[in-house]
Amino acid sequence: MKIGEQIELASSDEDNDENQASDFPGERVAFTPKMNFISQSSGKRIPCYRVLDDDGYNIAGTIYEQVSKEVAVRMYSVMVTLQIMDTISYKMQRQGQIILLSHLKQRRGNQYSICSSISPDNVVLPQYHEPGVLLWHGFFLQEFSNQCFGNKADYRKGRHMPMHYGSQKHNYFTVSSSIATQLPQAAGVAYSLKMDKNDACVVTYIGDGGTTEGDFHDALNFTVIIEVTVTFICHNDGDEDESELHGNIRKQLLQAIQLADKTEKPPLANLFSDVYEDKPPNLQEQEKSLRETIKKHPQDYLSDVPL
Ligand SMILES: Cc1ncc(C[n+]2csc(CCOP(=O)(O)OP(=O)(O)O)c2C)c(N)n1
Ligand SMILES: [Mg+2]
Repeated sequence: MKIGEQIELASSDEDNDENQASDFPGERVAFTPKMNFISQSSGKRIPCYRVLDDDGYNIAGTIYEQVSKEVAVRMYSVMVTLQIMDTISYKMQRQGQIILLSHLKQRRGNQYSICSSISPDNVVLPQYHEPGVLLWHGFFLQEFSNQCFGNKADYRKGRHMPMHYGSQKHNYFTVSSSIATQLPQAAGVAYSLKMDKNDACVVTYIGDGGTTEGDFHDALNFTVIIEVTVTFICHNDGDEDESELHGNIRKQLLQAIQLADKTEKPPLANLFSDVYEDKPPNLQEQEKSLRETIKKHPQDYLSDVPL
């Protein structure tokens, strides 16, 4: 994807296939096979663009790009992997092995449809539902597992909650837990790229609920004012049935999880490092106080985190 390429949505009624519509929260939404720019709100519900009908056949008049069999198989394979990751992490969270979960539900397909057009040079500021983008660009199951277990192989030194992946190598910002904060940051990243005359694209994601945050509106406004291109992708929720798991990927993922669980956690000192080159007195004090507390209550301290 290059700057200047934009997704367009049709707004005219004659384009809508009223016979096939989807139940979105609030109202039924018609489908459209055509994309157009919408310059301002017409007050009508924006139709949903799609290229396949309910039975999986191409809808006449759609514009689509035929991918090679090799790419299609790879897309399918990473989608299956994501589904397995999702199911297993759901079970791990239910068993208390990891503390946080973002269930991907129906969002597996749309991650690929978009990320396959995102080159590795593009910058992604995710919500918390897009590990598929990393998977597509070659992030390993072991790397996902290390992050979830916060062990010492985790690139973020175990400081973030599970599922808050990030990878500098893949230009993939660490997931922001606070809803919508990634959006104004995306505008800032786009501005920085513009200053550097770098034509990489910035892509950021948000949930439908997140659009009620002030940050959402600020981000759109910033983007216009500072004249930068950001692709904003909004997920709408829905349900999906689980299907059969693919045995081989499941096995690989379980091995990665076991190894991540066994790998030592980063030492306690890591909690206080990195932000400042020389630890300021308040942090030195906090660290000292934490170590004293641990000495006093050793039974309450996690035995696998080195002191
Ligand atoms: C600023 C902020 N408020 C509340 C939360 C708690 N929270 C986490 S997920 C979530 C629901 C978000 O809904 P939506 O934006 O639609 O995302 P999705 O449905 O895709 O998960 C809420 C309220 C949060 N993380 N950050
Ligand atoms: Mg939502």
